[in-house]
Amino acid sequence: MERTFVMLKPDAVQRGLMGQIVARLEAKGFRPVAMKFMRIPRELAERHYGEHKGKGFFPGLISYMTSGPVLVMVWEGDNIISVMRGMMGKTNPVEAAPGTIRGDFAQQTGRNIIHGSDSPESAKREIELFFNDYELLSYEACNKVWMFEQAQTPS
Ligand code: IDP
Ligand code: MG
Repeated sequence: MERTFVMLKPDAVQRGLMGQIVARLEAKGFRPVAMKFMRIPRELAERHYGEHKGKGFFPGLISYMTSGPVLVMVWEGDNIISVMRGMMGKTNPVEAAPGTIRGDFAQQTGRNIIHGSDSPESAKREIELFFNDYELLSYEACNKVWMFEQAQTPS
């Protein structure tokens, strides 16, 4: 089972969209592994978005990401990294399809409400950046036989 790092950005929190977005992931059958409501220190925001350092939008991105609390999460599911990117929609909400999170709830790239890891390497790096091992919880999901063909059906 694959894991990904998801962050509801400060605008999602301020606009009261956390519940609706979490509800979409739950309804899909993805399983929460960790969640933390926090204010990101500037240094952590700069490390998280290190690949964009030097780009014109970087200073604005860092002030956006540190402007208020965010909800950082780890979720687990079948091929969740790419499926989650699809559920989020394109980076620019103008191009994000209706039915996606950015397509339904956002209008501009600089206020696109959600982050999700784009590869297994990014997921590992981002999970380690925001969470300690003991914050990642393992537990039995009661619905797994109804979600996964490989899990044994009760007889
Ligand atoms: P992603 O979030 O879909 O992976 P990236 O290209 O990795 O997209 O960019 C990271 C974040 O930086 C975006 O989600 C967005 O918040 C911000 N960003 C990217 N490009 C721009 C831009 O041209 N203007 C303003 N913000 C941008
Ligand atoms: Mg990215």
